Amino acid sequence: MAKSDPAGTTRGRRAGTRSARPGGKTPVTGDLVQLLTPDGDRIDQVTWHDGTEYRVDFTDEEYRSLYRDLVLVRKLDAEATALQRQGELGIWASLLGQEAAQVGSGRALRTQDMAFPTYREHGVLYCRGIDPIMPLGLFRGVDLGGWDPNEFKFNMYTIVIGAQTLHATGYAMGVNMDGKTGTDDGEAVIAYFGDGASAQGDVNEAFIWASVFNAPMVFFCQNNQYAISEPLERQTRIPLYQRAAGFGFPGVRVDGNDVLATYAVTRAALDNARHGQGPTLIEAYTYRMGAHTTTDDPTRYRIASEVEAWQAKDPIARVRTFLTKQGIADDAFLAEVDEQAKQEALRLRERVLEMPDPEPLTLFDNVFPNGSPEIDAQRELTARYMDSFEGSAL
Ligand SMILES: Cc1ncc(C[n+]2csc(CCOP(=O)(O)OP(=O)(O)O)c2C)c(N)n1
Repeated sequence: MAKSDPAGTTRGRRAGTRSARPGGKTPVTGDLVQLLTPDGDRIDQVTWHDGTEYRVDFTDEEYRSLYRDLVLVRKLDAEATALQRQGELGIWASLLGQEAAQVGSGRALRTQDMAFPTYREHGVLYCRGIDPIMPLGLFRGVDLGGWDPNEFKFNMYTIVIGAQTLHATGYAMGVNMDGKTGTDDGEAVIAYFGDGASAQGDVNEAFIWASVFNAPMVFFCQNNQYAISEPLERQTRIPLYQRAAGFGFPGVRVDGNDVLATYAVTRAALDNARHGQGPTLIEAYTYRMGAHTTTDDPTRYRIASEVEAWQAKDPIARVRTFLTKQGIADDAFLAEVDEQAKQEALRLRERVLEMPDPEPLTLFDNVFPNGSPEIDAQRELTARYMDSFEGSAL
């Protein structure tokens, strides 16, 4: 785990501040942007080292709907983990603990913005309006994900660590070439990746290309402290956000367990990108509360007290505390959200169990947009091979 623990600080905290209507002094942050403390207290506004001021100004209804999204994505994720444990999915990469980083950044995207995820961004996928069943088909092995990246502005999941940052940067350079930046409705591109990926050549190459071509990019690193069993100190000797300076663009660290700060920082970086001001690196400081994937046993490389310390900074509990303390939500609302989450999880389960196995020959579809003689030959060979079992006991 990291030697320091910036997400645990209450620096700049103004206890009891009613933030839904911001105002008042601007605390200057030390090493991370935080607008909602683990105790559920609001900080009105924060100024980052470079002078950028961050704040949010949500209505009570918007606060409630942020909370609803956080609860829903956690519940759906837990259902997917359970399905894998029962043999219904091949594998699952849980987002547990990273809900705020994903819902905050996902909500900050404007309709025209394009996102390039890893394999864990189920919360962002949800915010993009994609049916949450889609990634389960992928992890069940019955389809390739199923959503149309162009329709939802959310690319396919990428398992190859860091590769999507290059894809995103190429896409963002294309946005520039198409003249789609420089206005309020310009396009921005966000690439998600992890702390482990930050050590990949691809990611560092993407930083250089995005920088020198002033691409409208936001590099969103969820620093969840581990790359499978490798802790952060095996990836870097400096805070990850500081790497951006060496590439010539701004870097900012946000409390990734704070949905409000994550929203504010991501929205500002995207807006800068769409207005032609080039890339930003966001380091969302968070924690993977579960296993890396369902094939991993995290008790082999981290101690329980560390997990407990992060549970005290739970991204959902602090929103719930804030909402109740400020009278924005009552028990009836919280119970209603829990019930909705339960019902949606149940429905998700039913739909997964109903998913048909794919026709084996569809494996050859969509390899090339216009087909290819080699693929056609392979399809025919496979069909003949399958036909050879006709009538056999198998
Ligand atoms: C190029 C490549 N190398 C190795 C792997 C195996 N692998 C899968 S996940 C992972 C760790 C990724 O850690 P991080 O970037 O921190 O993301 P996280 O899974 O924690 O969200 C590795 C090494 C891979 N998928 N791709």
